[in-house]
Amino acid sequence: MDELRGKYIEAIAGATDEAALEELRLAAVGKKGEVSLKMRELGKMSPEERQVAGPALNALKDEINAALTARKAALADAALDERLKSEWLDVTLPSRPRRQGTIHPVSQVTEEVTAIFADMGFAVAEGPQIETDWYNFDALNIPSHHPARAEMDTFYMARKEGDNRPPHVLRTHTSPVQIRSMEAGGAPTRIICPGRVYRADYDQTHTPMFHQVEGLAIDKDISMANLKWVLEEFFTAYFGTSVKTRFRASHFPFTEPSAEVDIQCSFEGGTVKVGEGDDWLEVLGSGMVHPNVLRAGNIDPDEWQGFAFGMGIDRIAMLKYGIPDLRAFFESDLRWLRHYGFAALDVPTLHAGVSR
Ligand code: 2NM
Repeated sequence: MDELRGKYIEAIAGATDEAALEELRLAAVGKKGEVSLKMRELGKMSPEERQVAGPALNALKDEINAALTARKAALADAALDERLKSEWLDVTLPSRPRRQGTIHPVSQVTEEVTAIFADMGFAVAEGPQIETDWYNFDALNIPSHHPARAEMDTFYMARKEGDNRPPHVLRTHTSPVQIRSMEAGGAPTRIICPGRVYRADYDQTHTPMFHQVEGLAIDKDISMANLKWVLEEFFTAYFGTSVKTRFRASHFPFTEPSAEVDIQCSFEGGTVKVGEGDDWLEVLGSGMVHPNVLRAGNIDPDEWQGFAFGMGIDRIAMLKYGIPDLRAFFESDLRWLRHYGFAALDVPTLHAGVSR
């Protein structure tokens, strides 16, 4: 027994991994291990011998098991010490810089415009970008034969073979949102509708998708005078300087009378400056909503009237922030976005200012 003890205790102390320990465990105290076999021999012994050998074998088994457990723990400790020596962290290192995105000028200007009109009591309305031809055209007093339909460079959605209903269109303006909003909310109302619009046109100053904001105010006694005040208030807040407007008689199917609106500017040294000089820049279309359009929105034109206007968000963004090329807006060039983009948490409000 002393021989067994000497052999296994020494071997366990010299084992260098868990697999070796397991082999030793099986060889010593496993079912067919040497100690276990010795225990089986107890039955052949005389009671006197057994009384001595039994407890001694049990003690040996316990001793070997304890040595195995201790060696296993020692090996695990040593392995952990090794890892701790090689795997360490310098928690005082500066963190990796996080890449920050920027707010696109179109988003920025949409927020600015929204803040200014919200202050004058206008709510924001949104609607689908794929429209029926009813909402995009007929409801806006543009019947099928009307030349304005052809002039709009409309994108038509595909129809299945044999389906002869008029195709849906990508909205060419945000006016359909205003029809939907009249239907849903009735009069009086004050809303602006910012959003994407689509026209098949591509050159220096046109992209097939661009952004518009339209406004609509309906009440019992709304007039062009209210329109002029609202627009001058808007441009003055937007450009951060007093801006004169000039109304020129015009024509749109959805308004009567209609006016194009210019803002005061100067052209000097190839740059446009808004709110100074005696030149004019056309930025907006407007008018009193046509009775047919009010009727299309389920509003009685004998009881209600209102003004409406529309302008290009991309265009007024270029003017305010000195961005020369419209097409760059939609190229997703990171250098451009970092140069013309805005800080993500710097939200425009009237009290903090809408200019950057
Ligand atoms: C413009 C010019 C003039 C306009 C009209 C309407 C509606 F739906 F209320 F009738 N919304 N926007 C309008 C009027 C838009 O854009 C150049």
